[in-house]
Amino acid sequence: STARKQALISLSDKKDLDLLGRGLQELGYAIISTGGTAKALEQAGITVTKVEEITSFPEMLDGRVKTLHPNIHGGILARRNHDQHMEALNEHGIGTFDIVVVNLYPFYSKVTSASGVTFEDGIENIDIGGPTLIRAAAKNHMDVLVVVDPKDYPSLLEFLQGQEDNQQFRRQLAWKAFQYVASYDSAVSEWLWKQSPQGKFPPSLTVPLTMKCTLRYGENPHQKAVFYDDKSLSLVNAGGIGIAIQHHGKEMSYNNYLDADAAWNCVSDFQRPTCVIVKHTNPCGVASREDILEAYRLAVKADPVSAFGGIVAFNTIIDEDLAKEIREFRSPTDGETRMFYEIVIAPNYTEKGLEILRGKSKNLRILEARRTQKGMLSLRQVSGGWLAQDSDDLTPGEIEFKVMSDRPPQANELSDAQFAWLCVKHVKSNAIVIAKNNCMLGMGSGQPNRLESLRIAFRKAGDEAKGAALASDAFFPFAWNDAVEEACQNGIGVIAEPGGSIRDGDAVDCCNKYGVSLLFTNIRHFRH
Ligand code: 93A
Repeated sequence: STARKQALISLSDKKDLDLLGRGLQELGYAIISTGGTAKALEQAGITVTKVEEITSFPEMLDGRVKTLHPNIHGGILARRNHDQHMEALNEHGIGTFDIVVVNLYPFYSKVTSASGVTFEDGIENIDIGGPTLIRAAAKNHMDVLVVVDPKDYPSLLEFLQGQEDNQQFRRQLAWKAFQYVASYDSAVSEWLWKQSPQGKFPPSLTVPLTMKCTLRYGENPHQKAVFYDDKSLSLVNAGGIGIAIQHHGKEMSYNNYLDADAAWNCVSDFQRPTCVIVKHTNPCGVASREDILEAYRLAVKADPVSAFGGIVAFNTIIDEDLAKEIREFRSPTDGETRMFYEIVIAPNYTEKGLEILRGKSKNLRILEARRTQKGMLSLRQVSGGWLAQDSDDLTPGEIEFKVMSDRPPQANELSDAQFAWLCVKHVKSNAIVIAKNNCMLGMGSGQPNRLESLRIAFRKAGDEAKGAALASDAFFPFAWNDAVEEACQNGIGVIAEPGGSIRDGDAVDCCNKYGVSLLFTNIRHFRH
């Protein structure tokens, strides 16, 4: 055993290694390292002993066995206040380790790399010795400091320079260490699950969450909040708001994340160039046009009052022209006030486009996001547990719009119905959307009864509702003197709803009486 204090360092990510090595050396620590780490330390002019000298074994099996040895793990795991433990170390000439600094093979970035990896490569990137070191040190954290994050090097060095020991600090490092290994193993497990014939869900839900940032506050200022980013493979490959790049603007707030997510998921659902404006998680403007500038103007016009202060999402690049339009466009309510937004989201920007938007306001958050992929797991919390489901991502092409009325829809009515149906999916229940010519004219959301949502949608659509399509997220329980008849009397051209009510016959009769076309989708889209 040695009198000198010892630090074991084994790192794949060698960021700030020189800072750490030099700091420990100055504090009198003997440094023991695995091959690559030892080499890097030497290059930085730091004295280091190779693990092989401690184990009297070469690194074996292409590095699969480097640190898995009693001379290493005995020195980490021995309880310092336990006489027999310390006698055993003495007997075998094993020195204790006071510090273990490890980060793992970059499994996660390897298997998610754009070029991809072979199965064999993936397997080789599963770190075994590293997690074993970390877990051993974290278990014995009362005597061993365990560090897994280069960001913690300065506080480690500061701690070592201090006079007093602090179990709180040790425990914090140990907590973080186990979290790190757990998240690593979750990623390995999910990757393996993806390599095998699979069901819809992972066998058990492993969600490797890491805290990305603390937010200023939650939904309201008296609620504390943080954002966790989900390092699980499926979600990272899934695109979406959680991994969007923020180019400009004030930091994202809790509600910003929710609203941006709603806007981005909605706009990602459209194939044609589309603009979606969201307020409080509901789309209040949606329009598809070959000319994206026109789509933008129409999306604002749908409900300019709600759009003000909303989140604007595009599924196309934002170039100079579009950026100017976003910057300059004046509210149709008074033709004067420039529109104000919390967030603009797009899959990409031209340099000029970005520059113009930056100039709109210093607060405007500008996000670049990748299209939200289909087939993802949607997770929500309730008190005492979690709910998991497939995301609701059927496309109009996958659905039959079955004609129930005597009058079949004209081609434009069918496409209006399909557009309205894509919108209504994204509106909170009870949801009604009125649309025409690839543009949402009005929507009613979140009302506890369907008739109220319908009335709100018609009020917003105004005269334009004549001949338009109406989509409902669920069936109409009543038709006569109720929602269906009111829609017919308001001059709607076509209604799309799931069907399935015991009074479906009434809805058909009512539409026939008014000459309205009625389509059943057989698919419901509650959004609670
Ligand atoms: O192949 S391993 O699973 N077997 C081991 O015994 C072992 N010990 C440390 N991987 C092992 N490590 C890992 O090597 C560490 O987790 C670290 O990421 C990496 C550092 O290797 P090098 O110092 O050679 O670059």
